[in-house]
Amino acid sequence: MSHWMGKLKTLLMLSFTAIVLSACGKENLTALDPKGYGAEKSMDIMILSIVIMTAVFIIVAIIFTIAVVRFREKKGREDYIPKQVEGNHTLEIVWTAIPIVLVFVLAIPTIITIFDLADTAEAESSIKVEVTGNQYWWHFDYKGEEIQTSQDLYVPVGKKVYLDIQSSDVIHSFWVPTISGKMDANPENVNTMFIEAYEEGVYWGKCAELCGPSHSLMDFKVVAVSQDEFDQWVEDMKNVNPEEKPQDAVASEGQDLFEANNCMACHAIGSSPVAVGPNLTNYANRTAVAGILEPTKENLVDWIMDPESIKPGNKMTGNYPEVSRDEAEKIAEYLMQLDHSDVNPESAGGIID
Ligand code: HEC
Ligand SMILES: [Cu+2]
Repeated sequence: MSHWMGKLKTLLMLSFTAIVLSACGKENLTALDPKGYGAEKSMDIMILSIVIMTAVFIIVAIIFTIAVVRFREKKGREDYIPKQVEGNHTLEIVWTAIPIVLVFVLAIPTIITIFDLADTAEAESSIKVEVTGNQYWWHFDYKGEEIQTSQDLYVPVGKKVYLDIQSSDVIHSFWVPTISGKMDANPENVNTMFIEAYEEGVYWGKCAELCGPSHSLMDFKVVAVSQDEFDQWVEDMKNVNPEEKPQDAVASEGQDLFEANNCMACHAIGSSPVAVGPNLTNYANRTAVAGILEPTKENLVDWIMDPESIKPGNKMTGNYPEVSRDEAEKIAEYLMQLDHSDVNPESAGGIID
């Protein structure tokens, strides 16, 4: 294969990769279309760096091209050597000064943004949520409200919500690309940040720190609803009675099975602090089963029967009595009927895939 054929192949492969990757973004899982405070600030810095780097690239490319064309070896001047400029004072100063100026142009807005995003001035008067990362799910405890949820974090749109982020096991990282930056969830200290969504919607969250075999499946959502809906949701969640018997006979049997099979040892319904596994209050309104599967009854049954095949290494596998498919279906029916609020992902505009 000739020399340029090889280059052409590389070029084609790169373009193909670029096309494939450009289709990867989801509307609610992209840092490039920010719909929240942290994401917008990060995007501003990204644009600034890209503009500066593009300008530097273009200028260097132009100078380089001029040098190559003007000073190349030509017929008739084989032993021509251009004027040597080694040790030229002016040049040395210019090409030291320019990068220093550029570093400052990048550093100043970056530092201002870092302080801005760490600002806690409004923390006392805002909603506060204690966020705990666990292998491989997220727990949310609304401070002062006695509301505990998992996997779906409800927030009012246009308001700063302050998060105290930590981990119960290894290091995780809380990241909702469309509305926020990343923050590590550490076992030994609490990190803080705030999030603010500008538009109602269901935003996709990811664990951004390799934390075990199911790290890439540690998804969650931020559900941003209007202030009125949020207030309603808080009211509804505070009034959940975990002992409430379902009307439906199958669901009622499911509730008994849920209690008989030790599920309550790890899963709370209501605001109980039990959080070995996700809190299942209001399960009917979840955006996903186990954070990753469509919220259907079939998927829920599959999870209860064999969580290992869905999330390898999860902490539920092997730690509860085996249930038959029939039992799992009844339990699933019970969980799917845990509907305590009219505020749900649909009120936020639905789940976008
Ligand atoms: C030893 C503790 C433990 C026991 C007992 C247990 N689970 Fe779990 N469960 C977990 C953990 C941990 C997770 C989170 C797994 C993950 O996402 O990595 C989980 C996840 C789930 C989920 C998915 C939750 C979500 O957010 O979508 C459901 C549903 C569930 N369990 C149902 C049950 C049922 C039903 C039982 C009883 C038959 C049960 N669990 C028993 C620990 C437990
Ligand atoms: Cu993680």
